[in-house]
Amino acid sequence: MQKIILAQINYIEDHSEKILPLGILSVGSALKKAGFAVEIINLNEKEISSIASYIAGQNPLWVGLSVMTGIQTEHSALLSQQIKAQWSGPIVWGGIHPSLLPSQCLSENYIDYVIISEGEKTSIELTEKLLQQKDLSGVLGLGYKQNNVIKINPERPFIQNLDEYRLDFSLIDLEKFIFPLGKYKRVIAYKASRGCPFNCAFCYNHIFNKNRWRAWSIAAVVEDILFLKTKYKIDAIKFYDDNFFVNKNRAFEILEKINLPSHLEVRIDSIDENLAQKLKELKVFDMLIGVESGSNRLLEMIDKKITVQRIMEGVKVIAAYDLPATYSAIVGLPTETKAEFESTIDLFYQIRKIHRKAVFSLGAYLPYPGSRMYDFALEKGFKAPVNTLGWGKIDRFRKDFKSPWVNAQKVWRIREYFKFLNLKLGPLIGWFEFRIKERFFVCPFDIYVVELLAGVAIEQKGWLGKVLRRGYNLIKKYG
Ligand code: B12
Repeated sequence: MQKIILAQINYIEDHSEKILPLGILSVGSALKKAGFAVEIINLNEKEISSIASYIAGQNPLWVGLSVMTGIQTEHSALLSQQIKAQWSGPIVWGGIHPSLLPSQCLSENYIDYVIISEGEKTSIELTEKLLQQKDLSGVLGLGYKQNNVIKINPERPFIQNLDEYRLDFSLIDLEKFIFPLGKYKRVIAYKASRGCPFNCAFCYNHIFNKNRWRAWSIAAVVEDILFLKTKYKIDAIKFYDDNFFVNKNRAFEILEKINLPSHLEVRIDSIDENLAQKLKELKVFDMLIGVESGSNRLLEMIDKKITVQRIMEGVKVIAAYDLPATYSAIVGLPTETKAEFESTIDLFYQIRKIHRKAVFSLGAYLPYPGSRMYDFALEKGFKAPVNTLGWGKIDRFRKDFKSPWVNAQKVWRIREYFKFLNLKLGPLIGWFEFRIKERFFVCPFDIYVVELLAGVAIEQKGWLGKVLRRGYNLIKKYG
């Protein structure tokens, strides 16, 4: 039987190769359960050429790539082009990027099919139809080309019972996806639910999950995690759910039963004394909290359903319970004024004053197609890329990102200074605090020095980047 190859390209600088590729693992598990042979390949961008030759040489039934908008889009396009140059079989794109822009993806000659949103059932039906050489018009959630005309079939309803689609861990060498995080040595990524009932205007959830939250049963989640705990000796877990606490009792029961420290996402407006107490007892070792902005006007514009006052109330409780938290915010929202931008930096600064363990993540806004704010962003000056490679060039966390509403270079500098506050840098911390407090962001020589010494990702392009990376490698070798 010809196998199906599912691949995902990780970007070396994201350090993401150790994160379980949950999308292709889930689709692969469903295909295997339906009786098809599946191979999963988790690669990085340096391996594109060799893997392209390998895939072409295997002559699979079809090859599927999982694609997020950003550098992964560019790398997936390169891999697809290289496979196409050596092999004429079908190339299928799935994941968030092709789900948001199916027609644009299909207009590329290196993409034959796109699978929109949840991929399990659609992949099985596509495979059956390809084997039987049957008409594809009835396959819900599929995009394809017929006589050079792009066809997008109607949406597929969400899976009713996620328990019918469990991960098959035997498809992957799990040992490769266990990573150290903080004081834990053997952490693994896992997702216990899909979607979120909130409708934030910047988020992919609106189009991708239709604001619907679906979850695996407590029994299924606990069984998976206890298996990982017993067989692979994992000592902590990192949940990648869009919103882990939609059903608080379910979440508590899972955490109680697995009895493992966990990293998860939580909304600040769900934080009260009760929840904080529970999180402490349940050994939550980090929480990602989207506070998004220091301006109430912008919080309302993005429909986040929180206020700055509620944020600060939550922070006080978190600090009182000595819980760790990573706060993330978005700057450069359309119509953001300079004062509003400053208010977000100030929000971080105020949070740090109360919560010394706080970690911060600051990113410039990038409009994603299908999100509620996308058309507004176009109206306010966002120039959307016109093809797949174009989308592959924009990444809101890189300093070469160009935003119509904010200086992304400056955002990058501020983000780095906040990041440094959590490094063990002794008296230098005072210097970084001074920079933030006084908004003194010119001449960022210290960022390069710290990156060099701390081995934080060095993404500088050109000669300076080369020198820094070489220096870092020398320090690693002899230091
Ligand atoms: C883990 C994760 C990452 C990891 C991925 C590492 C890894 N090895 O997998 C890392 C840290 C690298 C990452 C980076 C980024 N991420 Co991210 N990430 C996620 C996260 C939390 C989970 C993804 C996941 O595993 N989902 C679980 C699987 C089961 O769901 P799925 O991937 O959607 O897969 C289903 C379908 O899409 C489809 N499918 C998926 N792949 C395939 C492949 C085939 C062949 C088929 C047929 C179907 C199919 O079927 C699957 C099952 O139904 C999501 C948010 C979320 N909770 O989903 C954000 C998310 C995907 N990331 C996002 C973003 C914006 C980013 C970054 C730009 C940084 C950022 N956070 O702003 C970078 C960009 C990456 C790059 N360099 O290009 C956005 C997506 C935006 C977009 N338009 O793509 C999300 C949705 C977060 C958000 N709410 O904004 N991310």
